[in-house]
Amino acid sequence: MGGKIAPSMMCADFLHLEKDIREFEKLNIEYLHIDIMDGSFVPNYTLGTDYVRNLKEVTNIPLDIHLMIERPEDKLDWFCFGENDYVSFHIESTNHAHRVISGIKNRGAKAMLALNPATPLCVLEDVICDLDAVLIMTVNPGFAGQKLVPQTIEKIKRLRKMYPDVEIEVDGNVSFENAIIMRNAGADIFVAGSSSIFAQPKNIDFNAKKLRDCIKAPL
Ligand code: S6P
Ligand code: MG
Repeated sequence: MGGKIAPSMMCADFLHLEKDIREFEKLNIEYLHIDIMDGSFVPNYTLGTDYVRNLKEVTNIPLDIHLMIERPEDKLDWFCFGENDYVSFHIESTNHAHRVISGIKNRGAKAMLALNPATPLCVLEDVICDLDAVLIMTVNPGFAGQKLVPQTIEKIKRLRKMYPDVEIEVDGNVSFENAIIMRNAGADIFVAGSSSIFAQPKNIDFNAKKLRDCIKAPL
């Protein structure tokens, strides 16, 4: 089976949101990636609680909620998510990673831990058994349209070797060219933003098919 695609909804055109979602459904897009920022853990604000609830009401595509917020353990009830959805959080955002993981799972969703480019893989050692996936940030979180941090490619390879069965998501400058390299390094879920599915001139159908082709199973 090939890699999975998670369009980064902060890159979507808000004036044509429903049209894009119907297109994603037709294209069997696996997840909708939703960036939640609090202006403190990362220097930006993006999507929020009402946005998540509205998406849940209009589509059955599972959500991939990326929490870039302080103390996520106190805020899980603010968000609407459940079975088949992923929720990721950053290790630096909490003193109680295990509590956040349990909180996500107790609400029926799958738990993913996000690692910034400078965060070492060794932080996974005592939580990997409770995680469903690991998110390797291939840029520093906060903004779309950044350039790949090159050493993250080796990091994906090391993670794949350390934990052959864990699902690996990559987020940041997942261009068509980088997606091929990330796939070969061992990535499974590809956050598709301004570098691929929403690349200009806008043609979601063409871009999604091109990205699919880049992330088919390595030979
Ligand atoms: C960044 C955020 C990401 C971006 C995505 C954008 O903090 O977590 O999900 O939205 O990386 O994609 P691109 O192709 O513009 O880098
Ligand atoms: Mg993200």
